[in-house]
Amino acid sequence: MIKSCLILALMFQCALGACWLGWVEFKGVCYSFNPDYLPWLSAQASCQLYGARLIQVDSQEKQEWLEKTLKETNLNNVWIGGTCRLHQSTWFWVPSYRPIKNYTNWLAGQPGNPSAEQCIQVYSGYQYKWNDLSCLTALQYVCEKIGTTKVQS
Ligand SMILES: [Ca+2]
Repeated sequence: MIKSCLILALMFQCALGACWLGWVEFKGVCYSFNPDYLPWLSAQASCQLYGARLIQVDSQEKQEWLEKTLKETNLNNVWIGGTCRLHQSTWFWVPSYRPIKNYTNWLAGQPGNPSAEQCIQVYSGYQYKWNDLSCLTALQYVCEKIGTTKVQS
């Protein structure tokens, strides 16, 4: 069943030259808003199954689009692709390990506990600002497809 869905999805993508069914497009990149709850590592692995990664929120424009689309999809508490698991004082986007520095959207007082909270949550209860949280917490998550881009990410 899963295999035939994947093949169908690939056919649709080839036919339309756009995103897979169930994925949404923003600036030439495809995203999937996933309602199931997973720890951060499992969420990242789930994205990788589709040649994707957890979303990298590297601009105010992308943050605003994320907020809007989370409201539209009724997801309110998601993992994004930032972590400090490798080095507690430095936050990276995974899997590129690009340091998170040009744009951030931390909640006031966050990141607050990098030894115990090493993954980034975006939560409606915090006005969609970023909070570091234990990576073991199960949250919904947003995948970003790598390789379908018209725009370099
Ligand atoms: Ca925190």
